[in-house]
Amino acid sequence: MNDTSSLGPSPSHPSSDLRLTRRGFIAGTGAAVVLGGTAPARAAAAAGPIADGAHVPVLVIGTGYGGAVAALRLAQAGVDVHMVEMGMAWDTPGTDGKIFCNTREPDYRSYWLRTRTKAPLNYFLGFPIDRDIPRYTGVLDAEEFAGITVYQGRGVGGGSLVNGGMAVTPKRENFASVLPTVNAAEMYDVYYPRANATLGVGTVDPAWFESTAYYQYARVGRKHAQRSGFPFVFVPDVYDWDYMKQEEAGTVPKSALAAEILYGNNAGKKSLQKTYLAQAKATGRVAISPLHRVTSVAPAGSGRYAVTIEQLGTSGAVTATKTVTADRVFFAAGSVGTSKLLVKLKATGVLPGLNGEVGKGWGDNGNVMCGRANHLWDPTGAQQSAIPCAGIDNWTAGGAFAEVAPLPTGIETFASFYLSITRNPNRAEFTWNAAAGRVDLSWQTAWKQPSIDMAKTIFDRINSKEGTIYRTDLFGVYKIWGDHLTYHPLGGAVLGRATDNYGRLAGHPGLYVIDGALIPGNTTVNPFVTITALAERNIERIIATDL
Ligand code: FAE
Repeated sequence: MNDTSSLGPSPSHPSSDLRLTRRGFIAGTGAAVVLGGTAPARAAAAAGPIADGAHVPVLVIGTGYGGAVAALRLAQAGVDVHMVEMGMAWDTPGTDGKIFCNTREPDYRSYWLRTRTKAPLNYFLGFPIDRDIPRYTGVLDAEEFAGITVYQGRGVGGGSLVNGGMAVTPKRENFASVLPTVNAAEMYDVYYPRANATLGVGTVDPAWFESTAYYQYARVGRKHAQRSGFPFVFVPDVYDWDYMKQEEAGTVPKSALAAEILYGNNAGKKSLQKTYLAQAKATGRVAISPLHRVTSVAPAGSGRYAVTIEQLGTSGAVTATKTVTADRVFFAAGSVGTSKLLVKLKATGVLPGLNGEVGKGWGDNGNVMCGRANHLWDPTGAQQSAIPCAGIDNWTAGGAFAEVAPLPTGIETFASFYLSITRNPNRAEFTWNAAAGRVDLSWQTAWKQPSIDMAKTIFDRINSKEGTIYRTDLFGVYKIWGDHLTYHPLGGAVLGRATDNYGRLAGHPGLYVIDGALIPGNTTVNPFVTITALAERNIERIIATDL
């Protein structure tokens, strides 16, 4: 087992982040258009890590999808932007030459400030698989609330660092249930195409899919789905599919084919660092301060806001506290991060103008996991690509869309594994717990029952047709359903309720929400394309009318 003394140089030590950030972002500081700003303000925005006392035209909290869209489009419109990110830069390899570890060997880089891993699928053959790790600002946060564990990415790129890259546009007939106040025609004609193009979305080559050993598990999933009469669909992804073919051919380092998922991906996945954030960087107008966590945003007079920021070391300790001012602040800390900040700031009277919708409308995108035990003549393969590429669509009839997910353990498991997205109607609320000084979430584990029932519309039928049973050894001892978690937190500052129809927060001009917090709990499919497209729509309007 590792201990902290054996870590060697950290993959992204705060001081090296600062140097790299400064080098990477310093170009082009001269020509920026500043909102009510001055030349020193431009320098502050462009030079990265943010200095105590600095003033910036626009401060973006978080570097996930919403934040990256806001930063790129504002910068292209001539506005200097400073992004503040609580996680690491993830731009420097560790002693093993890799930036991220893989799912088979989680090390200090895997989890955000934990001393033991908390794997989503935490048992195998009925035995717990979690292991001790040194406490470190790792890339995956398993944030525990009373009734649910919410998995989130931590670092420059947010969830794009850890996710499966499944890039799904909801069916148009379902869109009204996702974002009822948004013009669907605009989204499908303009903003979804723009998001998909900028994210670099593509689909597996169907011929290669048929031949490669690494998608045997998905072909087994297809066979079982189709024999039970369910539509089986390929799911687009931001992974570089040509790179994956080269991985199989042995001409490039293996990445998806070496279980690089969940704790980061070292090569083939087009995370935001390679797409939106790379383009934002190239404008010369965007600076990022990694290992900086926003704790407060307060009115500071003259229409400005004072933003309190804690600088963190890789142990999680606060090494400095800074106060900066900004003309405008975009909350892009993710559904949970944004909701927690807003709920605290409203309850403690710091942002008294926020309305009573703040913290409400939170959902888990209906996530629930399960495995099926296949017959011995139906192996799913010891070799499995960590990037899912297909799913079973029973949304209309049963309220469930199931990803055929990998179990890249490196050994034959005879298991088919699924992450279902379901039409779970339950919505929770974030509230301020003054006694404990934290934000609570009202979700209860029992609220997953509708998701289980909807997932069963697929898997009960498949099991009955195939003569198979559910796996009971993946989430505990004799436990079928992974009903304790979500990968897809959504809502908490819902569009048209806590904000206007473009993300402007009620009561405080110059404050915006631009991330998954805007979406009321469910997207019918994997959410990041919708988060990105909605951010594209909103920032276009904000640039046109507010700046
Ligand atoms: P997000 O990407 O979470 O970014 C928020 C950022 O803000 C993070 O980098 C935080 O560290 C940072 N932050 C939070 N609080 C603060 C603070 N106070 N100060 C400074 N920084 C802060 O938000 N979705 C899909 O569509 N397809 C998939 O295949 C998929 N797979 C997933 C697999 C896993 C394991 C996980 C965890 C998620 C997956 N998701 C997937 C969900 C997707 O990554 C998620 O919906 C988006 O990342 C959310 O985007 P946001 O911009 O809302």
